[in-house]
Amino acid sequence: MSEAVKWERKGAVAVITIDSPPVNALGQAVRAGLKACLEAALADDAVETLVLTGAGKTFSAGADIREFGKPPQGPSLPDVIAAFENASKPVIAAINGTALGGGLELALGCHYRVASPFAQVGLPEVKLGLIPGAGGTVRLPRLTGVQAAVDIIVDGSPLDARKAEAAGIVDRVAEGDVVAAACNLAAEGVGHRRTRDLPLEGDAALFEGVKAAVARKARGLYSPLRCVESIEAASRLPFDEAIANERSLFLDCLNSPQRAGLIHAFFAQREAAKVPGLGPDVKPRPVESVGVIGAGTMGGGIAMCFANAGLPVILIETVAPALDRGLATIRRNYEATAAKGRITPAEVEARMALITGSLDYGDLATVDLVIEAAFESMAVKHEIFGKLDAICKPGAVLATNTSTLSIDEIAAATRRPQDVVGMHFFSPANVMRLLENVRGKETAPDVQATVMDVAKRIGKVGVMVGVCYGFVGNRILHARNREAIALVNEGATPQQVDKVLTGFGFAMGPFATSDLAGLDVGWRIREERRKANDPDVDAPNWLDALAEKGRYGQKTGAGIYLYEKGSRTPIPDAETDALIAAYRAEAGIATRDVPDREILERCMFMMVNEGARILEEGIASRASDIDAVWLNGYGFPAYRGGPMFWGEQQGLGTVVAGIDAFHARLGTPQWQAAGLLRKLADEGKGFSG
Ligand code: 3H9
Repeated sequence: MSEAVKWERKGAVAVITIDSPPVNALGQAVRAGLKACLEAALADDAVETLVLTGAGKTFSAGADIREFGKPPQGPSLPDVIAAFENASKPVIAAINGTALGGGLELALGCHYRVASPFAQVGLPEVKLGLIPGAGGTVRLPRLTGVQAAVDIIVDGSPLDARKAEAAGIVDRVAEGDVVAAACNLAAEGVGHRRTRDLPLEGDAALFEGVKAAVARKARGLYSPLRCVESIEAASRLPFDEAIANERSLFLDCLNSPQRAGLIHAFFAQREAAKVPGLGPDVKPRPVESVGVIGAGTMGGGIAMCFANAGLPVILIETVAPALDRGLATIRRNYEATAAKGRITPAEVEARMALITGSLDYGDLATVDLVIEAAFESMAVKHEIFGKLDAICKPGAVLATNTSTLSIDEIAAATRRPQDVVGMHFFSPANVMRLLENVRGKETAPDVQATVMDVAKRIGKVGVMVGVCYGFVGNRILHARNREAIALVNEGATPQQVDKVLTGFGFAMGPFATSDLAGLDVGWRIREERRKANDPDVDAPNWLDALAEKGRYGQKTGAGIYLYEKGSRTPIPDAETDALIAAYRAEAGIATRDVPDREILERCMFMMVNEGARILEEGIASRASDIDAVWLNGYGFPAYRGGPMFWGEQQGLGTVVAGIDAFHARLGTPQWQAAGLLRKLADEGKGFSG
């Protein structure tokens, strides 16, 4: 019998258990094992009823995603599920934990479903660029009705056991041992109740409305509408034809570049958690209490991340009014979330109770981790880290949220550089999923392990990077934005550049994003660098002119664009056009029409090239880490897999040829192709070999 699936007889019940760690995915060995166990149990005359469950905390996470794109190997999942549904003896699914995708589809093929209260069930295929392909769009609406099935399948988020029971997906929620509960149900004497035999009707008018709504929300995604089409067909066609139709739509999605991008994104995120050089023997330091320095937007958001995860936080400010303002903002944010029904008023109070404001650094003496989120100046950071060195207990992790300054220089202000590390959160810190952890030259391995572990505990995607100006995310952003500005200087408009990049799939274009972030931020940094005679900073341009006029972006109602009161919709503005024209005239630039394709290639090739430089300098360990940064911190369209994956999809040879052509035309040093990129292209390789 298969290793991955086992069965045993308990009285008149055969208990079949999927045991394929880590998540009981339905790879070939599991599918074959399921079929073999089913046949053996059906052939055993002593068996009257079958119970199907999973070992560990998962029933099954669905199809084995690693098999996608490889030649299929039988038996197929739809065939295995059909065998369970058509079994001559009743089959009960004992859903012991997570049942997702093909895992839930397998349970839907069983005749009854009993779930543990901790079970989560769902069809998340749409998040991978797919539709459910093993009967989900055909069986689920038979249990829940059409509208609920559309909502569940198009959204892709899981339901907890009670909601699943209310929706008709599971028959019972059983406290305690779910397999025992399923065996009890078997003892009550259950018959065959095949989902395929349940009636399903949908009316055409409903589908028209649903399709229009889904198309509006799909934002360039291919599979959401295919999900609806499959459910619609299921409401018209006989069961077997509906299954065949679903299969064909599934294969269509499986072969789409969007599926490849989304699955790359799935694995990139999980791969990032495994930091090269940090083996399982490097244990994180315990973190049970946290200090945050600075109660501004960033510090407040960071404090919320920890309170949300149940960890007590001491929030430090220098003066009482700033502390009061910070705490009031946090409360307002929580109350806004409660008003939307996402947390209860009691949870607001519980989270607020975890955050203690203080004006005394002495209160940080016992915390396990301190995160400094103060003003972005080396002098300020030195003063703070000097204080922390004197006050914090030995072994405390001392982190800085700096986005531009060197961790090594900050660490030099202490006698314990091994305990100093960067934790770069993204604004709003309580919302954005990325946490760029930055290791300095001397950061100890267990400190690195600690910040990666903390990222997971507070629900962030942690990516470990090295020290350089802007680290990974902002360094690439800077390179891309420099190109976006150059394109405008040459003749494009900000709105044309933004439109090309939102057309590519970015949530916002570079100029609308600059308005959101605040033009004053970049302007102040550039001014500092100019004063310090930094050779890498550009000469003042029309963006500096806008900031000097007090046009800081959304917060002042005008930046590159204009904003009506209370609105975030950018409106092109003649004053910006005039400043751009004046800048061009002064710089002696003859303008031209810039084609959309050039805008896309210059922005995107520049990102890939800068990413390749980051890789060859060892600032990022893997191309997929760079993708994880951009997918989780910068609104890169997930279905394109991240900038490095996108570059690979174009072919690195094509990217290098484009870079060489821009270098020949523009002559700027940033258009030198990165050595690594050229080498890989010459060898006909991608970033991952
Ligand atoms: C589908 O079912 C299609 C069908 O409709 C039709 C077929 C014909 N396959 O996330 P974690 C790995 S599409 C392979 O860190 P957690 C994951 O890479 C599928 N591997 O744990 C990681 O590996 P490693 C629809 C998988 O506890 C390890 O398991 N299903 C799969 O935070 C642990 O994962 C989904 O989309 C998989 N399906 O979360 C569910 N799933 O240790 C996707 C996980 O080497 N999975 N791995 O890094 C999840 O949402 C989460 O993994 C889950 C556990 C909630 C299950």
